[in-house]
Amino acid sequence: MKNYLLLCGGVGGAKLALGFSKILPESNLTIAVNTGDDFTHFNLKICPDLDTVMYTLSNESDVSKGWGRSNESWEMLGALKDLGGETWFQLGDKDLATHIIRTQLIANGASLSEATQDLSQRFGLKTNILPMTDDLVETYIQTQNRLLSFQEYFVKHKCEPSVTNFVFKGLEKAEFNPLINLASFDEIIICPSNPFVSISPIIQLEPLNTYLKENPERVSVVSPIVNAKSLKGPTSKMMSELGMDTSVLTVANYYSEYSNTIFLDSSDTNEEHALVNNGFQVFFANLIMNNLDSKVNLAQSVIDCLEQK
Ligand code: FO1
Repeated sequence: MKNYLLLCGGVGGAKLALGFSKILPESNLTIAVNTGDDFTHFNLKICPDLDTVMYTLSNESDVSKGWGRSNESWEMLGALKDLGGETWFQLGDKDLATHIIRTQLIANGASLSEATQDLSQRFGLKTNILPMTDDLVETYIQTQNRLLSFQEYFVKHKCEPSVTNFVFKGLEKAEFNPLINLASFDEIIICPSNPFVSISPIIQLEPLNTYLKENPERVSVVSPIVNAKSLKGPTSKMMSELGMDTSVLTVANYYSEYSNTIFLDSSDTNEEHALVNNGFQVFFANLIMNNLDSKVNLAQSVIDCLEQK
């Protein structure tokens, strides 16, 4: 059995990560998660993508929303609203406990990696879930009118403003998580997360960036685009606003420096020829993950192809 490293954003990536976690022994799987969406709200350290991965893998996530916890209650948010507090970012009561514990661990001297490992254990997880970096990287969205922090863009403005660029503050000085020994992985999977805001901040981190460019044969992309639409979130909207085609070809071109293997949905066979001409090895699978079976089946298809490579 090979060793797998998943590069993962929020909802889409977490679904595939769940599939992998159901198949691989813990010792063969590490998940490096985007932290560019992290922010401090009410003095609490909130790491939405880490939380989404942790909740999804521990069967504690609200599957219909994709983020937050299942069987959530909203007493605190209601009381906050009654007192005229800010409620645009919805914090459920159970979710709040996670942010309080993380904030306390970090205030007591833990790194984000240590806090993540501690929280993962509290959720009964043995899978190695780690932040992409322990350094601060903050994603900003340049819109036509102004620069918005990621959560302002995503939640407060519901991804409505037109995007012109992305800014990752702190990225140049940040280091890819040194707890992740890149040479120990046979396969690196770029999950079906948003390439611009979820994956880009991860793959720009050194030394990962250089490693991927030097080892593209070890890197596979699972397309976040199916049938010219995003599986989830604003990927296709961002592509059109940036003047790109919303297609799997755009995804492949975006990652062409880092990978020469791509998994497409079985409905996207018409794109195969163009991708092969661009030097990609193309595999087909069902990329629609709307229940546990489809998440496990997709992970199994990816593993089956890569184990034989
Ligand atoms: N996403 C929303 O669309 N609205 C919210 O109010 C919201 C609250 C929230 C609270 C905690 C948390 O861990 C995630 C939360 N998310 C919310 C998701 C978050 O914005 C993620 O960054 C996105 O899903 C992108 O990965």
